[in-house]
Amino acid sequence: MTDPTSTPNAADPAADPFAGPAVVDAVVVGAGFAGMYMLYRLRERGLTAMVFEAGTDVGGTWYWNRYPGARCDVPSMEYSYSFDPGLEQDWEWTELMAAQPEILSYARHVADRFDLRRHITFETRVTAAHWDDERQRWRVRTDAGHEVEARWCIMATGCLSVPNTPDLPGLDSFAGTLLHTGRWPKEEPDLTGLRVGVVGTGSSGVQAIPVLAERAGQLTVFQRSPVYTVPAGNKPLRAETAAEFKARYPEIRERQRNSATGFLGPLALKESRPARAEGEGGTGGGASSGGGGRKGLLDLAPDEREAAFDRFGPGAYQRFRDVYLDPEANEVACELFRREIRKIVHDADTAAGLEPREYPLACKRPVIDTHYYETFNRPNVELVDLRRSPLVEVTPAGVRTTDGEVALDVLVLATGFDAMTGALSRIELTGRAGRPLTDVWADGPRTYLGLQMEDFPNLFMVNGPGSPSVLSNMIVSIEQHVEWIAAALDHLAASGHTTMEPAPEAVEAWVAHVNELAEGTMYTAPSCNSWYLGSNIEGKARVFMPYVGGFGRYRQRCTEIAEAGYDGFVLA
Ligand code: FAD
Ligand code: N01
Repeated sequence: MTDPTSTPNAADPAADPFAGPAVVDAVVVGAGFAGMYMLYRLRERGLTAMVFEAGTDVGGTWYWNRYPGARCDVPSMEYSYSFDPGLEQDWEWTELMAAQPEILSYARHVADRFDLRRHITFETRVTAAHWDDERQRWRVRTDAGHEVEARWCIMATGCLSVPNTPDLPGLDSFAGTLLHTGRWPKEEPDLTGLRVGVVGTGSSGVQAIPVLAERAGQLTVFQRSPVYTVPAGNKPLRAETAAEFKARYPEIRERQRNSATGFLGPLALKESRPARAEGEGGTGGGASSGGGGRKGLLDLAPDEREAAFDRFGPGAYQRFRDVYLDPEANEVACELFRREIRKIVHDADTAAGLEPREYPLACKRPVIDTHYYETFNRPNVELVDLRRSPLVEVTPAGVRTTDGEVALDVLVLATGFDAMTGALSRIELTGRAGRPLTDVWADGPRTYLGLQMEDFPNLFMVNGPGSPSVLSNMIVSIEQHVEWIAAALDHLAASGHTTMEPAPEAVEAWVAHVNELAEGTMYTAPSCNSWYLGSNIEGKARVFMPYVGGFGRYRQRCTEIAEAGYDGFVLA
C-alpha cells in the first residue's frame, strides 16, 4: 500500500510549527509500543498521521525507566510484537525476561525497520486537544507551538508514564542528587562509595534495590508498605528455547490472545491444547482473575500447606484460587509468605520490618524480584521501617524520621506513577461543547471498553481505563486495541461515517460491569490501597480502573461488538 505521507505534505507542522493549523487524518500522542504500532497501522491504510512524543526517542516506558535493575516481568518471547512474522523471527532476546536496555533497543529496531521516526515529532508534548463540533475535527496543540487539525485523535499516552513525586516535606531542600526511577538519567550516575537512600518498595524499588546495593557504599531503604514479592527466576534464554518459540509462534500467539493475561509463561512450550480464558499466564505478570490452580489452600491440611510453600517458596500462593477471593485463605497464605521472609532474612528485626501485614496478598500488582530479600543480609544495606518511625522531612543532608536523620548523597524516589488517568488528565482535553475530561472523570474514569468516552467523538485510547491493560501482557493488549481501532476506521470509511463515539448508556453499563467484576476480589478489599484504585495519588477518586474479567474474554467481547455493527457506539 502506498504511503501518502511520504509525498510532500502541506500538513507537516514539524516543518514550520507556526505556519497555522495543519491538517492530517490522525494525531497520535505517545511513541511507546502503542503509538508506534498505531502509526504503522494508520500508514498502512494510507492515512496521514503525526505522532507527538515528549521524549527524544521511541520506547515510552523503556525510554524513561532506565533505573538499574529495570526489566520486564513477562517472558520477552511473549512481551514483544506479534504483528510482523519477519520481526518475530529476526529479533534475538538474550534473557528470559530482558532488561531495559535490550527492550529499548528492540523498540528502536522496530522504529528503524518500519521507518517510523519520519512521522514522529520528538521532544514535543501535546498540551491541549479540543473537539471542534463545527468542523468535526480535533484541534491539537503542543508545547512547541504546533497546531494540528485531525479527524482522529489517538491517545497512546501510556498507563504508567507520569511519575508520582510525593509531596515530602523539605524535598526541594535536598542538597544531594535527587532521582526518580521513572525519569532515570541517560548517563548512569556513579554511585560508588556513596550513601544512597531509596523511598518506595513497589516493583521499581524491588528491582532497583538489589542492584543499587551492589553499587552504592551504603544503601538505606525507606519503606512505608512492605511488598509481597516472589523470585523472578530470570535466566539467559537458551537458543533451543528461542528456536522452539519461533517455530511455534503462530500457535503460541493465538493462545496468548485467548488467555486471561495475554501470556502463557512456562505453559507456552507445553503441548498445544484448547485455549481457555482462565489459568494461563505464569509468573508475576499481572494475573487478572488470578490463581491458576483449582484446589483451594484451605482444602489442604496445615502440613500440606507448609509443604507447598517449602517446595515452591513465597510464590506458592499463586497456585490457590481461594487466596484471591477468600480473606481467610488469604491470611493463611500471608502467614506462610511471612515465614518465607523469616527464612531468608537473617536479622529478626529486619525480617519483621519486611513482613507485610496491613493489606492482603493479590491486592496490588504482583511483584517479582531478583534477590530482593537476600539484599537485606548485606552489611551495607539498612531497612528503615516507616511504619515504626515515620518520615518527618527531607533535609539538605538526608532524610529525617522520628528515629533521627540518615545522611545521604543520593535520594532515589521509587514512588510510582499517577497511573492510567495521569497522562490524559494532564492534557487540556475537551469534548463536545467544550466539556473538559477532568469534569467527566471527576469521580473516576468513564469509558466504553476502555477505548472511547462519551462526548469525545473520534478520540480513542490505547489501553484506556476499563480495559485489561495493566492486568495483562501489555504488548498483547496494545496490539488488540490498535487492530480494533484500525478495523473501526476501515468500517467507518467503508460505511461513509465520519464520527464514532459511545452511547451514554453503553458507557454507563460498561463502567458498572467493570466495577462489578472487581467487587469481592482482593483488589478492592477495604484494606487494599493500590494504584489500580488510584489511592496512591492524593485527591484521586477511589475506583478500580482496569477490567478484571480476563484478556481473552474482553477481546472476545470487543470482537462481538464490532461484528454486531459496533454495538453501543454511535456512528454518524
Ligand atoms: P508508554 O510506554 O508509557 O508510552 C507512552 C508515551 O507517551 C511516553 O513515551 C510518553 O512520553 C508519551 N506521552 C504521554 N503524554 C504525552 C503528551 N501529552 N505529549 C507527548 N507525549 C506524551 N507491562 C507488561 O506487560 N510487562 C512488563 O513486564 C512490564 N514492565 C514494566 C516495567 C516498568 C518499569 C514499567 C513502568 C511498566 C512496565 N509495564 C510492563 C507496563 C508498560 O508501561 C507497558 O508494557 C508498555 O510499555 C506501555 O506502552 P505504551 O506505548 O502504552 O505506553
Ligand atoms: O510504583 P508503586 P512502582 N512515602 O506505586 C511508596 C510497573 N512496573 O514504580 O505502598 C513513602 O507500585 C509506596 O508505598 P505505599 C508495574 O505495573 C513493573 O514500583 O504507597 N513511600 C510504594 O512502596 C508496577 O506496579 C515492573 O505505602 C511512598 C512505592 O512508593 C507499576 O509499574 C517494574 C510514598 C510505589 O510503588 C508501578 O511500580 C517497575 C511516600 N510519600 C514498574 N509515596 C516490572 O517488574 C509512595 N511511596 C515489570
